[in-house]
Amino acid sequence: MSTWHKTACSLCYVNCGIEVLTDGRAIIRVRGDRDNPRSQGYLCQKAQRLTWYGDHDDRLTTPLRRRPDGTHEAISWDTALTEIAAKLKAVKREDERANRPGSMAYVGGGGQGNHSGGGYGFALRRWMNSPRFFGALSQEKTGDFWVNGKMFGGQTNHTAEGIDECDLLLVIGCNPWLANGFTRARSAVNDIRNDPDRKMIVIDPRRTETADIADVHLPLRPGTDAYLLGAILALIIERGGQDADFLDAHTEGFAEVAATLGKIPVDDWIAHAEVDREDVDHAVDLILAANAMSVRVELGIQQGRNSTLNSYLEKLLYLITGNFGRPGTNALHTWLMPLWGESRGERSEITGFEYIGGMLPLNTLAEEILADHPNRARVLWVESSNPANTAADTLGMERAIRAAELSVVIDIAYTETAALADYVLPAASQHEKWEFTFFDFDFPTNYFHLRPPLFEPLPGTLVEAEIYARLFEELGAMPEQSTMDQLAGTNREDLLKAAGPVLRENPAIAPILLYRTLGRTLPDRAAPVAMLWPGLLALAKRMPVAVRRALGSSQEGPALAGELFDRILNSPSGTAFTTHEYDEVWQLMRHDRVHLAVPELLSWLENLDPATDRPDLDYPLSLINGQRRRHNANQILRPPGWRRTDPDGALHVRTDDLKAIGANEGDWVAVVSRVGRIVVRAEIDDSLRKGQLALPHGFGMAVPDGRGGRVLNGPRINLLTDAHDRDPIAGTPHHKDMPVRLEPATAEEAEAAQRDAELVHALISAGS
Ligand SMILES: Nc1nc2c(c(=O)[nH]1)N[C@H]1C(S)=C(S)[C@@H](COP(=O)(O)OP(=O)(O)OC[C@H]3O[C@@H](n4cnc5c(=O)[nH]c(N)nc54)[C@H](O)[C@@H]3O)O[C@H]1N2
Ligand SMILES: Nc1nc2c(c(=O)[nH]1)N[C@H]1C(S)=C(S)[C@@H](COP(=O)(O)OP(=O)(O)OC[C@H]3O[C@@H](n4cnc5c(=O)[nH]c(N)nc54)[C@H](O)[C@@H]3O)O[C@H]1N2
Ligand code: SF4
Ligand SMILES: [Mo]
Repeated sequence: MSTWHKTACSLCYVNCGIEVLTDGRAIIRVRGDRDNPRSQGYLCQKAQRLTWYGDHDDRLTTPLRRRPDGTHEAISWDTALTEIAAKLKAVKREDERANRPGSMAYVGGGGQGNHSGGGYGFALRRWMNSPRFFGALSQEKTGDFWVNGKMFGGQTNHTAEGIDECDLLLVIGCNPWLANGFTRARSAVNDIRNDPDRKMIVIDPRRTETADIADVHLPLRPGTDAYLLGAILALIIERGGQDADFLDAHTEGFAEVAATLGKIPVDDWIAHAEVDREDVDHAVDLILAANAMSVRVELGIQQGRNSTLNSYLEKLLYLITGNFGRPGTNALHTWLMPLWGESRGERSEITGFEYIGGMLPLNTLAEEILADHPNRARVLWVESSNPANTAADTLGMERAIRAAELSVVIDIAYTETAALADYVLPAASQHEKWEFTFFDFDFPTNYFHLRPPLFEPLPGTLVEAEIYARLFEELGAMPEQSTMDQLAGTNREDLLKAAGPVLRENPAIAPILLYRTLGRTLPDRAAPVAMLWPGLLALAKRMPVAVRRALGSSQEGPALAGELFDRILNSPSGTAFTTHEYDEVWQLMRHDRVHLAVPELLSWLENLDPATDRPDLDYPLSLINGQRRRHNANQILRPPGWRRTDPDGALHVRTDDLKAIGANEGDWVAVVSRVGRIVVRAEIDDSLRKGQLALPHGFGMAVPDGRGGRVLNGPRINLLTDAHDRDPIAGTPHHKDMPVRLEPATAEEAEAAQRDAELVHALISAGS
């Protein structure tokens, strides 16, 4: 029988609330959930295809072990966990004997829709005494976190936008029309377009779908954002556009910043960015006229040249003009539990890179494993991530996975990373367990959405919490059964106190302990949710007023946390967990005042020089390597059949740039970078800037070809990426501005690509 269920979409980190009609294990229809307080019924073009995430024949259904010849054999859960535990214990013992930091490298911990497993994975890394944590965030957002740490005092002082109420939206390096990135993105952008009193500026080299409906589009040369943003800031100050009252009340260091900005040769830098001075002046007019501006940024600057500096300049734009902490402006937001940590300048002994938000750059993972260094990483643990496709330098990453003394992948599908691992452990999908994310980025009210399962776990799979609990038991890390039974009988409010002695001895086991004790008391397989409990206690203690307001409660302390826990468990459309007054935004900030002057970044800005910033003549084109399109979704939807458009994951290229190599639309062409060459189908897109190309994110999987083998599903784009072409502070890659050249494909290359494409097209027609 078909039934409608409430859940959330996991195809991007916005996690819109949805209602789904299921039939067996399939999701056959999807509609927006109007009861979801954040997304209010909104859906984008991708959500209807959600069933392809968990409902396909490349799902894992048994643990796998690698044979000496590199193929995998099925083994039992007991065998897998016993063997993995024995190896982990041996490595831990050696680490302790050698008096070196734990040698586990942990990658992932959650994708766009799932963070429940990460808490348990974190426990294992802690048990292994290893600080090394890598993930998607450390190849996109760590520069932003670093700047937040300097300016606001905490690397978890992450910012939100006030898009629904702004009268000016400044979009820099992102394309919400296709990539969303904030709640109800298309509706919100349309609302601005339809209101003559509200304006939008887009800074993007391509005339994107978003730029097309903006009041001002600044189509800068790729990689020149720091110059353009520097010039805009200089013009704002030249015109006295700073908000003196705001600066006096809430910030320090403005004079230093103004002095540096005052030295910018505005016309030179605007010319270097190759935009019209008039358009820049118009943009500055709009910024100065705005009552409430929100700045929205993403990968175009975070994975662009001068990434960490861009993150600073973008923040200066709204801070200097006082567009912060008011309706319609940027602000800080709360956390149910912070998704990343706070680092204090610790560095990797191998690469020298700084830990930011508790993470090392994903770009350096292969170096951490392959280094000839006594403290190199020996164990590679990957959970809910596919670095063999999504990290820079695919070949280096593949070498590193093979070189690890132990590699384990926990995933729902047989990914390219899994294919190389010593052990592969099959997880229940996000629709087969209680699931949630910590992507809760709203202010003044912030929301959390816990989703009940739609289906039973696929036979052979386990929920991550159970995988880790069995592993910890195998490691001998858990207390006696009698102690656990006793704790399970303790009421929620007293549990952590009662478990105090055990946890003091071995703090790493906390999530597992809660899963096996408090978890037992939760209904309907909700045990994995128990690990939220310490976070809720901490939240209720830290900001009781905001939690009480959100809940309409008069409780305090553990009773307030308990009320929130029950509310979360019983709110299938999600629930508010904090509500603030706007001027309470300052309570969320770690510094007393915003530190506007960040010396490292001011000197970076001062040292920018258009003369040294010239293209490499061997690789004169700029590739957007990983564009978000109508139908891609990271590596989440693997089977080709889900896509309605773009069967080949085509290269987008302008007519003139394609003609320059004598090729035509539909031809196979080669994209060549300093480290790789891939062959792709060419498709005309004249909205690109001259000299700019684009390849899509979300392809390059090896999928079952229907004949017992596997076939490459579109471009494996990170074969082109140089892991060393990275930000000097955050180590993040420059995926949005990769130097490449274009060549006709050879006859053999074109033939091979055509063969693969035909197999993929057949799969699409067969709907698999
Ligand atoms: N459809 C779809 N949506 C997604 C995803 C997906 O896979 N597919 N993934 C999700 C994830 S994980 C993320 S992080 C977000 C990313 O979302 P976005 O950052 O919005 O998407 P991108 O397409 O990666 O790139 C953003 C824009 O940067 C522009 N750009 C390129 N070079 C430059 C430059 O030098 N300067 C400037 N200013 N702009 C430049 C590109 O033209 C592009 O419009 O999308 C999320 N949403
Ligand atoms: N060249 C280039 N590279 C890029 C980018 C780019 O623009 N260009 N974008 C980068 C960005 S912004 C991001 S966010 C990353 C994303 O790249 P990754 O961090 O690799 O994440 P996803 O692609 O989302 O893959 C998530 C994995 O989780 C698995 N999974 C799904 N649900 C579950 C579950 O419930 N449990 C478990 N254990 N596993 C599950 C999926 O099968 C999939 O293998 O890619 C990055 N890489
Ligand atoms: S915006 Fe993201 S979460 Fe919302 S429906 Fe689209 S893909 Fe799903
Ligand atoms: Mo991302």
